[in-house]
Parts: sequence; structure tokens; C-alpha cells
Amino acid sequence: AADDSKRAVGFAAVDRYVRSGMCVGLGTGTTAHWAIERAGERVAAGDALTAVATSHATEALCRERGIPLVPFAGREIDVAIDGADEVAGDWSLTKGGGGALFREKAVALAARTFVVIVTPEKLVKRLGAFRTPVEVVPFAVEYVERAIASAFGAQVVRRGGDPPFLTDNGNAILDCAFGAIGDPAALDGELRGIHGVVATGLFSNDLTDAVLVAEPDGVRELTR
Ligand code: DER
Repeated sequence: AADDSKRAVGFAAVDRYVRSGMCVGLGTGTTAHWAIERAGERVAAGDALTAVATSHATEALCRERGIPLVPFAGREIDVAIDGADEVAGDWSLTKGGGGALFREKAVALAARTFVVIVTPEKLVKRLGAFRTPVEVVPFAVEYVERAIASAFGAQVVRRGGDPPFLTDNGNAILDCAFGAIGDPAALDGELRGIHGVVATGLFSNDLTDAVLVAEPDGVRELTR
């Protein structure tokens, strides 16, 4: 059932926002998986699509499905489609549960349109119940961990066991419990001011152009 919902919302995003000839930013995770599946079907049916992948995992699936890949710097991205860990009432997002937040944010920023696809449990009033992923250069990970803990009183956990998780960029991830986040864009800025922080999973609300939710009776597109 969960897979059916993710499939429905992934397919809907591609069919509503992707036209032949477009370059599509393809996200990472179990919901974005279905947008990639549908893009593959559209290519197989003859649509001229190219894709910018947000992770090695997504690159591999695109290759399996015959979706032509172009580099991020390659060309304009018409639409990016991706999942999220939380969608707040103002459409700010927590992303990075899958560790792809840096490239996902790069693609979302570069895309003309950014479409978020979720199942209903991702909708929250405010961000913060889900720990905020922060990507950090390994050399500075202990320094950043201390800086976040002392500056925000946040409980900070380095992702992964031994050896710790590393992103496709070779960086570490700190999962930080900030509690309810009133101003995600401001917190993102403060965190990125700490030397060693590469990116955070806080996506400001002005990035999100559409939110598609897989409801039991079909896919609902939120209106702001
Ligand atoms: O890592 C990410 O940002 C993913 O989009 C993640 O947050 C959502 O993954 P899911 O669709 O598997 O829940």
C-alpha cells in the first residue's frame, strides 16, 4: 500500500510536469524512485528526456531504465522532482534522510520548477521532529559537532556506525535535533556560517513550487 502511494505520486509528478524534450532533475529515495520509473517508461515510449541525477544511486537507476544522463552543469533543468522527510505548512522542507541533500539542493536551486512528492505522514506544521541533516567536511566534523551543540543546545549525532556514513561527496552527516524550527531559512544560514558545514537539509519555502501528496483516494496537489 505504501509503495502504491509512492508509485502514484511519483507517476503523477512526471505526467503532470514533464514534457518531451525536457531536462529533469531526479531525486533520491523511495518516493523519487517512482518518478524515475515513470521517466523511464516515458523514454521507452519515445519521449526525448534527459536527466540530472542527485546521487550515485539515482544515476544507477537512470542507467538501468535507459534515461539519458547529463551532468549538473550540463544545461537548464526544466523541472526537478524529489521526495522530502518533512513538508511544513509554509512548504519549507527537511531533506537528507537519504544523505543526498547537497546535490538535491543544488538541483532544486537550479531547476525552473521544483516539485516535491510525499506520502501524507511527511506533512507537518513545523520542521524539526525529523532530525536536520547537516553535511560536514570530515576534517572538521568534531569541531562542527561541538559548535552546533553549544550554539543551539542541539543533540547532534554523527550518521552511520563504524565506519561512519559518507555522502557521494565524501562528507560526513550530522543529524541534529533542534526541536521545532520557526525559521528554517535563518537556521540554514546560521549553520552554513560554521566553518566545515557544506550544506543542510533545510530547504527554504521559496524553493518549493508544488507539493503532491498521495492520499488514499488519489494524488492531491497542495495549494499555497
Ligand atoms: O534524502 C532525501 O532528501 C530524500 O528525498 C528523503 O528525504 C525522502 O526519502 P523517501 O521518499 O524515501 O522518504
